[in-house]
Amino acid sequence: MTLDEARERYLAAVLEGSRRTAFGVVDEAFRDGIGLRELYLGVFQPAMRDIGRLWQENRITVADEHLATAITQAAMARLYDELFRGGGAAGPLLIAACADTERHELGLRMICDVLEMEGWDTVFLGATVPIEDLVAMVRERRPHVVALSASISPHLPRVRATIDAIREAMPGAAPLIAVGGRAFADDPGLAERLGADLTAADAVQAARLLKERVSV
Ligand code: B12
Repeated sequence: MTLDEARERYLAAVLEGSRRTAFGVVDEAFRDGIGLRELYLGVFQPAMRDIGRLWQENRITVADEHLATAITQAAMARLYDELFRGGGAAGPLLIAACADTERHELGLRMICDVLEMEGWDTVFLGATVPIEDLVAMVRERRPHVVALSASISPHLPRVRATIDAIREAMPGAAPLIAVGGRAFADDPGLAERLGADLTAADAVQAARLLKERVSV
């Protein structure tokens, strides 16, 4: 199976709402040598973006979108046997959270998974993490990196507030702060203007840039 075929067949399966067919496509692709990074960026990510476009065009319902998201989350989780096969990760620690009221969590999860593959130790908190609680965890665990995600622009002020709160709570000792997600896609200078140290367009680029910036 080629990557193009995998993408097409996976999208058809989630549109049909068949978890079984979707898992079958992923298993076959994996057997044919398509790795986790390719599955994430070449199959799941474009499929979810197509789902968003179809939803926006009123060609599918919110229920269809929820089903596609649930299937994709399950498909990712099934790959964890591969991902976490090695012992405990000894690499740099990263805490990942969706900024405060943000609910789009799949992209951030991909960042964590790709970094886990590269030996990082990641703590994925997912959607809607209250700022105060995130800051408390960051102070306690002292990660090398905090990764914040926002998909829609109304959440950008919450990203800024989170960054400010972390820097205020840990003067001179704040971790590297990375931000990203769809809300940053069209404005290369936005991350810096919000006070972040780094941004990236996708999970593979994020892993590469973080590796350059964090050496342990
Ligand atoms: C699934 C989905 C949802 C689900 C999310 C469920 C979940 N558990 O994640 C639910 C139903 C909750 C949802 C809700 C909403 N959604 Co929605 N959603 C989507 C959809 C279809 C897919 C998102 C996704 O998983 N994408 C795939 C991932 C892999 O891509 P990604 O997020 O971009 O992540 C990559 C990069 O951005 C980057 N990245 C991401 N985070 C980070 C962090 C760091 C630190 C770095 C470096 C990089 C990075 O790396 C990732 C991996 O490569 C998108 C369509 C789309 N184009 O994405 C719409 C979309 C984002 N949603 C949209 C909207 C409008 C909404 C709502 C406002 C709808 C409503 N009226 O309620 C709400 C807002 C909810 C909220 N408070 O956040 C619009 C946004 C339009 C806009 N103008 O910005 C979109 C684009 C759909 C559309 N075309 O209209 N949504």
